[in-house]
Amino acid sequence: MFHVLGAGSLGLLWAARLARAGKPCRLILRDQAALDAWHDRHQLVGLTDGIQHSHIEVSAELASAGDAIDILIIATKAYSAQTALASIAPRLKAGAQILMLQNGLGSQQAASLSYPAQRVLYASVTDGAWISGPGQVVWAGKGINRIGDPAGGDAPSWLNDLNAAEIACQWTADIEQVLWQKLAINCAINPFTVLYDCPNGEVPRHVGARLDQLIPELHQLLTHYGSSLALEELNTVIQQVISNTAANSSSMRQDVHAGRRTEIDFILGYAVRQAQAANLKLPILGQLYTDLGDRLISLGLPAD
Ligand code: KPL
Repeated sequence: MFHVLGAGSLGLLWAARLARAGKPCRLILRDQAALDAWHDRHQLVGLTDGIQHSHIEVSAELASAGDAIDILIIATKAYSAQTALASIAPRLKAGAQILMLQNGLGSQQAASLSYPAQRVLYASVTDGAWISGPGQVVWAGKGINRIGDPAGGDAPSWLNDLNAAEIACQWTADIEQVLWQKLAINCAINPFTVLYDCPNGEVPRHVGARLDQLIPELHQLLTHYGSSLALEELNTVIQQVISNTAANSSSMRQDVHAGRRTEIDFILGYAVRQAQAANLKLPILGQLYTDLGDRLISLGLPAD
């Protein structure tokens, strides 16, 4: 049985696809009011997938009530992951598997440290999804989920269930490097989409030389933390993501538009802290972090 904790866009997208494929799955909601609203909507998730729109029944429960858990998918924002996990920890079986879907870095390692009796797996998710109304999710871009265990070991057999449920997965030996690379991509795109309030594709036009100066700094950081990617390769990957997602609003810009706290602390904040820990001088990155924090504060949002 899969348990999915978090009913944002990713949580709904994962739970709906599992349930649609007939895989046993329960969604864990944050409080009684959310559970009552779920029952009022007859436990239905509206999934828009291209031009198809379907309603899929997904059972839900609270963290405080239910059976022992052996596969837990954490689909919250990075800043909520620790609290969410703590709320469900008493139900985790020893040896349970926890899959972390968060953006950025930091929340995954915190989970590994806090739950040594469980197997904590990390995922790099590239699906695009957004909530279009209560219990309604739009699967806007089909991506791939790279999943791995930072402590090593083989792929769990339930990866086949994910693939069968159209949750495209690839077992990845070096998941931390994949997440570092994704972090660098997010550092190069997301903050600018907020600073210039633009879709991803317009970042280079607005940012100009600042992006060309930032990418070598991100490359230094990645190299220090074990990446073997050449600067040119990093540059190409970033330009490709910008052009492949040109019309998208980054997750950070979506958060700002919705008046929600952003994941700045797990993206730029993590990068800046890791640079400081390694004694790397990355002034463009540091300035970008300051500028973004200032902008968030001016918008009445937290700078962390
Ligand atoms: O991952 C993303 C995000 O928005 O967080 C990118 C790659 C920028 C795509 O929008």
